[in-house]
Amino acid sequence: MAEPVTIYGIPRSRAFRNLWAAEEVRLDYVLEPTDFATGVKSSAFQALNPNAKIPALKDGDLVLWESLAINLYIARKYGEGLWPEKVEDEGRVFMWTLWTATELEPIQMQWAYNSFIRPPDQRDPALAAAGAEGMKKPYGVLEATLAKAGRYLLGKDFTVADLNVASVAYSAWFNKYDLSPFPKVKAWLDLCLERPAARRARNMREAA
Ligand SMILES: N[C@@H](CCC(=O)N[C@@H](CS)C(=O)NCC(=O)O)C(=O)O
Repeated sequence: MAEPVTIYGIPRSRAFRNLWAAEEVRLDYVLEPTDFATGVKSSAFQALNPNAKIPALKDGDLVLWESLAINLYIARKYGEGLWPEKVEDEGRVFMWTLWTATELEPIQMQWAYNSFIRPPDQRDPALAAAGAEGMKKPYGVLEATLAKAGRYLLGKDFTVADLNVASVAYSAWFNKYDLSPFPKVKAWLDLCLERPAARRARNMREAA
């Protein structure tokens, strides 16, 4: 019998994204608790991820890191429905995933580090404000897209494109970023976050 897939991380980290994807596809997985304070510093973990960051995934002999890439793999290998059928839609999945990693998450992290992640004496209010302001551009792009799209980013079905974008937007919403100027984003995010698999992952994350 095949070994379960191992996800290294904790729910209160980017590993949340992978737990959500794993729950969506009912993956046979175990969570190996690895935190960002001490877990990532162990040489055993760094042998898996030389970046010394969570999450990582092990599936047989395959080791992967980069949370959004891990989700593409889970969806492509294990996800019935999460991975689109048409090659053009695969292109859109890659586009939304890379957009999330390059256009949305970096500016959102600038806001997050300077609003609540760093200890208060290490936060820069000007960087927090600039981050919050800068986030309006990608959330505006998402708003305009959702105004034209169907229920989800690729149309009528939820795919890993939604999962990857929504798992980053979740962090903004959870930490009280004001999404009221983006009602379509908020409605789509609610739809994504109320999925049973998202609820199971959120229960892990929000209990942590
Ligand atoms: N681009 C990476 C970022 C991973 C990352 O920054 N993980 C954080 C926790 S959410 C971490 O392990 N930080 C430890 C550190 O930077 O020392 C991904 O998406 O997987």
